[in-house]
Amino acid sequence: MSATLPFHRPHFAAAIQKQCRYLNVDGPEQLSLEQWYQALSQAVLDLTYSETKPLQSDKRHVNYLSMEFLIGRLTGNNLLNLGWYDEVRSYLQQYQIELTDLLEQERDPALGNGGLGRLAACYLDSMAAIEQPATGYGLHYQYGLFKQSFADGRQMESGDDWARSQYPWQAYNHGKTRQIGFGGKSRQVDGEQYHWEPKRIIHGKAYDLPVFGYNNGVVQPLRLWQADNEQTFDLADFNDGKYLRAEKQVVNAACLTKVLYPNDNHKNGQQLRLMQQYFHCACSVADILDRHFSAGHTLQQLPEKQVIQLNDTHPTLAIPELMRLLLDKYRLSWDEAWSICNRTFAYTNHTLLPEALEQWDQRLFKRLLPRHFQIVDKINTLFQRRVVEQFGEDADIWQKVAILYDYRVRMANLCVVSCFAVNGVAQIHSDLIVSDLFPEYHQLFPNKFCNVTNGITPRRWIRLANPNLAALLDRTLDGDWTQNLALISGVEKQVDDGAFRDEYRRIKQGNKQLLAEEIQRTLGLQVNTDAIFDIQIKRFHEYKRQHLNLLNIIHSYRQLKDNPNMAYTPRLFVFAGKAAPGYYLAKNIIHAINNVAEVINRDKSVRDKLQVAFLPDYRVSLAEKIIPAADISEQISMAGKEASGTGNMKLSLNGALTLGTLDGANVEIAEMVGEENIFIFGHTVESVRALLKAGYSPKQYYSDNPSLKAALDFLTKGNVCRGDKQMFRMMLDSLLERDPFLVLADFDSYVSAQQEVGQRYLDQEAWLRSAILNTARLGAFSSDRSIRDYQQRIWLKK
Ligand code: DL6
Repeated sequence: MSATLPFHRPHFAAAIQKQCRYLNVDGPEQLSLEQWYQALSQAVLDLTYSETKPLQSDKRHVNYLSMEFLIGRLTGNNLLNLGWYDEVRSYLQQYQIELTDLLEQERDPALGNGGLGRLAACYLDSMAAIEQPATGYGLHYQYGLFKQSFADGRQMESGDDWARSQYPWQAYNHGKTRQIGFGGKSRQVDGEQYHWEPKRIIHGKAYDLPVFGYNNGVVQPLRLWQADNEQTFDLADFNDGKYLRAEKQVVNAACLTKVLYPNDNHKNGQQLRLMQQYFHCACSVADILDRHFSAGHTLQQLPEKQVIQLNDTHPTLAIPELMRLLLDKYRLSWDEAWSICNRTFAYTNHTLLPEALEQWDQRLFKRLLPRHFQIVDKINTLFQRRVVEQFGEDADIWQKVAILYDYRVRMANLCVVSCFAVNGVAQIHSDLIVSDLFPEYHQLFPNKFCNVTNGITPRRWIRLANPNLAALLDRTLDGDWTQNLALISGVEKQVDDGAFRDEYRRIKQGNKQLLAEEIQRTLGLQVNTDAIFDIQIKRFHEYKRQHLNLLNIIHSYRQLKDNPNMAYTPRLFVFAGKAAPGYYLAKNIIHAINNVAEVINRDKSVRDKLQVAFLPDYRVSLAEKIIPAADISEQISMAGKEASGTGNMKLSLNGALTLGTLDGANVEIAEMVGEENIFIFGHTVESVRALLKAGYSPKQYYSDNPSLKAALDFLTKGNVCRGDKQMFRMMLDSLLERDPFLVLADFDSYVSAQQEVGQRYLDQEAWLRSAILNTARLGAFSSDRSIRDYQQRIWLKK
């Protein structure tokens, strides 16, 4: 292990003084809170860039290519990983500044949609922590994921220009600018060698953000590419009087990385997105080769020294891009080039949903990337021979495994054919990849497939988000659990210890109080902190079934109205999450939740028993406030649809009991915590299959189940829909006509599980025990463990 970087107070004070000069103030006393945040972050960056060092290691370098890195606020996290948090806090006290207030000044760089992007951020943290040499490659979007607000219950979107006012953690890296071509023609030069003359060139500028290892003095880059034109105007065009056309080119180039596509497990397909993908891949591959050559290595050593991990199919174009360079620039034969690519790339699949498996229109692909299309075409042709050898001439099989089919380019198929490893992100998901998604590929390449269950970094998700729990763990456990989360199992010994239990309970109650204050500030809603805090925080998608949660809320409300004296354990339902702007059904669900919340929260007769809080603009910093306060973690996707989930891990580790289906990583969480410490309900993968096969009729459930019928009808009556019976038609039609994710079929089982939750919460001592055991038994879900699994199962393979 490398050494911690020491905190030297006089150096730190001098670095702050220097920032004061830049900010044009006489001294720290005059800094506003916002300026303090800027000055402090810049000072830390200055001090650490000269002191921290890249890893010297013989390990294969991991190049983690991801279109999304949902990094969250960096200042607090960086201080923590540097081991400077407490010193900086005490330094600030002389100026009567609270570090936590200062940290609230930072905007979340929302460079991702959800789980996939946040996972990438956790993995960078872990690779730095366990000293796995790595570089993260992503895009420097000018606008991160949109900001969400509500107007009359409806989701509203606005742009998030996150870096407009100076973002202190990024440094423009002059020497790394790349030139990336698009369009044009490819002509044969000689044999395998072609010459591509692109029609236009866009410049890729590198912005580096530091990723600090935990207490080990390591820093590695997250390199984000931004599109730009080097020359502001083409002078020839300008003199020709074509000024406007020249300027338009500049504007278009900058557009390329202007926005993050706001889709999560949802349709994509626009030309700009394909251009973003290629831009990302081409910049990154060029950079990887440069670094490889600068270290004195040869092309033949590429697979031994580098691995390129593709985070989903979004960076697939890195494969034909590397092939192109090897063939056309370095003049390798096809077989040599293919052998290098084949041993360098590995692919992580994050979804089984057909609509999220990327495909591109062949004509568009060919027009933008003519040379790459030729390469993909040849990979497809050669692969076809292999398929025929194995399966004979079988049109049905070819239809499933072809890379080019029906004028589409299928990115997942290109990945599986070209990569040496393919992994899913939870055991059940990896099993389904083999059995349902890629069974023929599994026959062809049985050794390619493996599982790496996702993980989360305990640095951010306990130490930073739940400092009081972290302090309790520090006092209780031997050794640093932050570096080795397996140690957290030591908590189990304390489960009957009165002092430990009191402290654990006090911490949870304190966190609930803090969340209550946040809800009061944001929504003006005063909530009952003795209620069960029942949390569903995630993207809105039909398969995640926030509407199932809603139907149970309506059901409970109706019961309480009909029978005001019934036994009911008070409950606060908390929602947070965004819907893709073009996903109208998901937006309709958000609208319905908000309107139901308004009706319930206004009704004095149920106050203190039932409340609903929908916090707008879900983001990493909001998750950090909600998660430590949770009693119940809602993980209620239809079985077989959630690849893994990572919110489930964060919530359970922080002492929430999962209420979930046997889906994604819930299955492994259930195995770890034990069935008495989790609430499992609903159809399983197998029973979903059987139900669909037998012919599923949601209308039947509606007519046979009066409670369900009443809950659905509630949405077309009275105040909830403000007299407009059509208001939630989209959601209701989907549920009643198709119900593709079996909401109605799981309603009864979910309602019963919710009743059991209410019952069990009455026994506070037993509940506390379960919460503690959730914390104690989740050690395996550290992203450090995931990275070690990647090392052993994938990166050590060549
Ligand atoms: O693996 C990270 C995360 C999983 O935890 C979620 O279960 C899964 O839905 C998500 N997948 C995607 C796929 N996106 N696209 N396109 O976000 O990955």
